[in-house]
Amino acid sequence: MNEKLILNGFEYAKARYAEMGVDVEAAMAAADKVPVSMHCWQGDDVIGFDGVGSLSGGIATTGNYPGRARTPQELRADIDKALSLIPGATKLNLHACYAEKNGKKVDRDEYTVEQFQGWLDWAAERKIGLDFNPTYFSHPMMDGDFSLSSTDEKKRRFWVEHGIRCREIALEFAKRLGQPCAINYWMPDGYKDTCADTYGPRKRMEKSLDEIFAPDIDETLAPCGIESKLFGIGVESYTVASHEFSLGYAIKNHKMYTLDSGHFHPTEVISAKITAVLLYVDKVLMHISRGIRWDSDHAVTYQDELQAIMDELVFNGLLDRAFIGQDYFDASINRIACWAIGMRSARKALLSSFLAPAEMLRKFEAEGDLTSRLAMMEERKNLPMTAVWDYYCLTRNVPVGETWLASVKQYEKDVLSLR
Ligand code: RNT
Ligand code: ZN
Repeated sequence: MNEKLILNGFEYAKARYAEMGVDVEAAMAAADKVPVSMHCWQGDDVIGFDGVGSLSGGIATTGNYPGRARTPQELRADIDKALSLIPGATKLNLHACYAEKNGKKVDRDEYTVEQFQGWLDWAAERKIGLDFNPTYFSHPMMDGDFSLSSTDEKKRRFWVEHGIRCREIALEFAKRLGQPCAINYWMPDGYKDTCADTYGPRKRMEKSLDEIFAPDIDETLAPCGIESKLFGIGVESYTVASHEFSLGYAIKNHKMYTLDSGHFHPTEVISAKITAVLLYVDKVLMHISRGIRWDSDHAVTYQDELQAIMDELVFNGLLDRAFIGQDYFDASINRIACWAIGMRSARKALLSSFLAPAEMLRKFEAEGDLTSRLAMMEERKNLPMTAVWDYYCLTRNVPVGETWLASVKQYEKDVLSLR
């Protein structure tokens, strides 16, 4: 990359944005600060280290690209590689199935921070925060696809205990790392086919969640979100934690609501839901993903819906009421490249939101000049955002433009291909 070219481009972009009343330096500084949580599970196809070794729960990773991380050491090395390509404040989102048991006989209902010491030390060393998830899948105590709403009391209790352990662990993460650790509760519970009792499982789910949230664990440090879903693979007809269930539970019990881009009907977008939901819950947790025709968990790319999500949060001043994370798993391409594409896209979209002439747009709207609003929304797309993005990457010491790809290819040759 020709540095002079980037600097020249930036000078032009800065002047052009100034004409729009936008301070480019302030926009870059703002984009830097917003934490985006990178999900560890993209690196190993959501297998983890403590389960049955294959994925269940109505989700699936397709593809067989070589180099899957098989150990915590490999996964952390791959995450390090990905992080070297991604600008801005990044967190790591861990699932409980990434526990390191080190030969100890301990199950998910008994985990403590001890099983996550390796991750905690890793995060502390890099000064990055952690987010956390109980793992209600890929485990012998699952009752088919049921967990917290199982009719088997022993299994239901096991999963309640798991849910409580995860709150305790998240609290330790938050204390040690000095930043909140958001916990996401996603349960795949549901039926493949039409069922006769839709109420019972939901009552059991509610009871289980009440039991999980009964202990007094500081939720400013370890806030909890409930993720809703339309359907899963093999769970097509009935999902216990549906949208109405999860949003209702979150509102009634002062929890966060988790919005996953892939969990709604294909023409529904989560960007349209944020300000409505935030009237009734204190915070949202975002799982940014990209569904293709269905909840396909494709890598996040730089497209309209991603921009709309970031615009909603930035234009409405709601960033402090959202935990932004990613959720996709693609094993058909280089897994580290997949992270880099998704995470770089999210940061780029954030930067673009801060660079947008939002004040001007909102002024036109308030004055009723909807012609100018639409015209300027289109012109916004033509502003030299990519010149700022290149400069931003350059000054944040991450690869500029496509140069990140060569570095991933090198890592593939040196590390992944030897696995
Ligand atoms: C599944 C949910 C859930 C999972 C992760 C692994 O549909 O989106 O968030 O993808 O917890
Ligand atoms: Zn999700």
